[in-house]
Amino acid sequence: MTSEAGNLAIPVVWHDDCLRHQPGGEVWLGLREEGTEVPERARVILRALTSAGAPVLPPRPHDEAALLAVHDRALVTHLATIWADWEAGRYPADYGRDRVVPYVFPTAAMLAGLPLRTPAATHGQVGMFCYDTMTLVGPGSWEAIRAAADSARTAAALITAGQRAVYALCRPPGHHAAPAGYGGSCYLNNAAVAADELHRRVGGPVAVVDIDAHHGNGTQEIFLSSDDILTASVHVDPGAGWFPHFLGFADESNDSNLNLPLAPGTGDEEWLAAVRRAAAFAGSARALVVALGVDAAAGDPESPLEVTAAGYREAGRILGELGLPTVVVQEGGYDLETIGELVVETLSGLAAV
Ligand code: SP5
Ligand code: ZN
Repeated sequence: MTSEAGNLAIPVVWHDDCLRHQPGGEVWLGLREEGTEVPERARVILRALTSAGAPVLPPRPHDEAALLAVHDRALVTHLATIWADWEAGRYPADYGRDRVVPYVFPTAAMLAGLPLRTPAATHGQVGMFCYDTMTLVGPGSWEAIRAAADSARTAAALITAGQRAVYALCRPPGHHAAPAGYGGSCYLNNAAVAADELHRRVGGPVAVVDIDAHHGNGTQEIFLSSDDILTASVHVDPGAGWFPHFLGFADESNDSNLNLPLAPGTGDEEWLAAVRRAAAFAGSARALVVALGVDAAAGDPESPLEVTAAGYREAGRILGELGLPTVVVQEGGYDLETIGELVVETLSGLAAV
């Protein structure tokens, strides 16, 4: 036990099952690497939050309807069953393939307008849903994916039970998960689950402000045709060569979606100016979801943005100043030395107003 507890009053929703997802690395440019989306991330963040005095609550399990409100049934079924199919197909036992990974993708270029069929082979099916090679599935993945989505939904439920701000320590992260596809270390879209639940409970528009270093392409796609959920994302410019490469450009913005791409190397001043624009865009909503990636920090191995801990604290303050009931959902952030402090600073800024 550390000696002094702080007084961070924002409740943390957390379940140990989120540690059961062990992606075992990622295949990047054809080679399997160690990967940075590791269970230790969640442990480090939880430790920092409890040291800061935050109370920890368990999520309530929710039924499939919460997931089907934001995802196609085919994706949910795939994620729930693919590991068992993979094992039954003896990919680990006979081929040494210890994680699920796609190798063929039914892109528009491949199909050329002809119908999409479900492949007979399990290893052919994965690319129907998984859109990159970095987002592996293993034995405990589904339990963690469910626990993360449950945490997001419980956080939203606690808001209407009277809390002004609640933080869901979701792992795996979610903002790259689309209606029918997954990638970018994300499987189901936790922030979208929280936004949908908040919308049911508070009525009126809900805004999702995404300050992860990468574009929240999944969240954008899930709510693209919705006037009730506003989405805004501040991220490194995909046009400068960064994931998700195909989405996140400024010209995807419309009345209910705002993309604010930033140049690699951007630091606090310009990043906070973008956060202020995103906050202003969200200001007309009745409730807020913050998709909190702390990978925009200087020193994070996955992004070239250069935000400081003080910058994250100020972002929390800017978003807190909106005065909206707020669910904060954990997204990325990969520097184990600093992510705990970065999350604590953001939540402290949010709680300070
Ligand atoms: C939730 C989130 O932050 N997802 C990040 C997805 C971006 N991953 C891109 C990975 C690119 C390969 N990283 C290799 C690092 C150097 N080995
Ligand atoms: Zn990210």
